[in-house]
Amino acid sequence: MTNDNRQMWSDLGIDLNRHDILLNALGPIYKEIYLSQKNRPKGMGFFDFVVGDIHGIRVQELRKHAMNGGKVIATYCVFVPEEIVWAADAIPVGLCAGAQFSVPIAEEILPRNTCALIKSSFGFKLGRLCPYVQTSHLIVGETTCDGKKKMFEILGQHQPVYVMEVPNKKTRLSRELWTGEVIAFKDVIEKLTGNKVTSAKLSQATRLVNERRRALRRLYDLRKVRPVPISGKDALLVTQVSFYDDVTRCIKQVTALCDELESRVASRNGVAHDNAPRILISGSPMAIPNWKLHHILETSGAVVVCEESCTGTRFFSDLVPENGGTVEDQLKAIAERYMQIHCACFTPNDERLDDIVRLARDYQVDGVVHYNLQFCHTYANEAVKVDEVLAKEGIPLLRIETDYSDEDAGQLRTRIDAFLEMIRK
Ligand code: BJ8
Repeated sequence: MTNDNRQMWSDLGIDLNRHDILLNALGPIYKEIYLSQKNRPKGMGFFDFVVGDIHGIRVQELRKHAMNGGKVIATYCVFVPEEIVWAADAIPVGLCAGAQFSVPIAEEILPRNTCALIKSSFGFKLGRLCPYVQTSHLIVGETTCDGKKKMFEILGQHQPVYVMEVPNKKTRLSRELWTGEVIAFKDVIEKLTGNKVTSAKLSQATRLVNERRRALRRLYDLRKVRPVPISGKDALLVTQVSFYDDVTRCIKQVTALCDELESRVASRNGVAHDNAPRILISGSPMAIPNWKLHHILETSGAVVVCEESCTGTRFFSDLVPENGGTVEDQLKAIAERYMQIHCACFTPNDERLDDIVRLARDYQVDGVVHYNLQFCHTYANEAVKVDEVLAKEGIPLLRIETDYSDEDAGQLRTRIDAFLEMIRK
């Protein structure tokens, strides 16, 4: 922690005392969860560095951008089309909302029976703990769930917030509404930045974001192999970091990591025993530093090989077509790509069920763990259908409902042990 950083945090209005407690707690947790792993790929060194410097260099880069007149746009959901932000020479940053630390701060205002992701994100702002929020000029929210959309109203009392309306159905009318929202978002970003979103700029941004998607796809494809060359924890961290790191640097680091993993695959150098149960996690996103479920699974003898979530396949699976055209054509193509994100906010959402079965087959999993943040009603109710579909396919399922605290860690471990025992037979 350098003096430069402390000065920067202070300038950003960070509550330094509280922030010290947060960062001091993160180090030992990371050591226990990440650095204790055996036989990690060397390429994870970069990601270790990023976490070790979580509120340092990247925040400095964003500040520099802001001081040069650029804008920083903070987001909480993969529905916000980042191509538009890049095309206006602004920088999008996916905010972390995975820490229990900020939850009690949020509970001073928000109802306790709100999901941990909402409380954590709100608590970071209220407690002045997150330099990324403090650096941003606009927070872009969405209407994906009731808790979030109401929280954004309160958040708007503390910082400028713009909310995009994500439809709840996938009909033609809903698609039209969403396309209109994407166009309106472009207008908002143009107005904020003073920069025109041109066709050339959109093409360039689309290629860039697609390239990161391809790099992450390559990483996930390597997890299909037996023995798997990277732990689930490490792969999750790579995705989590890619939400806020510089895109070009992220592509370079993920590519280098994949090159290394390919040689591991060639020499059958895996991170888990051949008979370790392979697990697909499906459900709510896991924002940094939410590593709880992966850690319990992987210290219980399993290996997580895929995440069907927004910090997993939903983040990078589909590409935006790169065939250019007018700005209007491109915005329509962007809108259509984002409608392929099968979030539980949609009804019906059968495509997600198809995805889970397909991923379970592709990644040769022995079981699926459905991860549901407590008080998230969309995922909790959709889990009923996930259960039915997987039972029909003969794929074992464990449904977990939890939050960010460690209070239920013992109970979760007992249930996970029993599940792994069952699928090993
Ligand atoms: S596209 S999954 S990132 S909304 S867990 S806050 S839904 S009560 S996070 Fe999500 Fe976008 Fe969908 Fe993905 Fe509400 Fe549920 Fe909390 Fe949630």
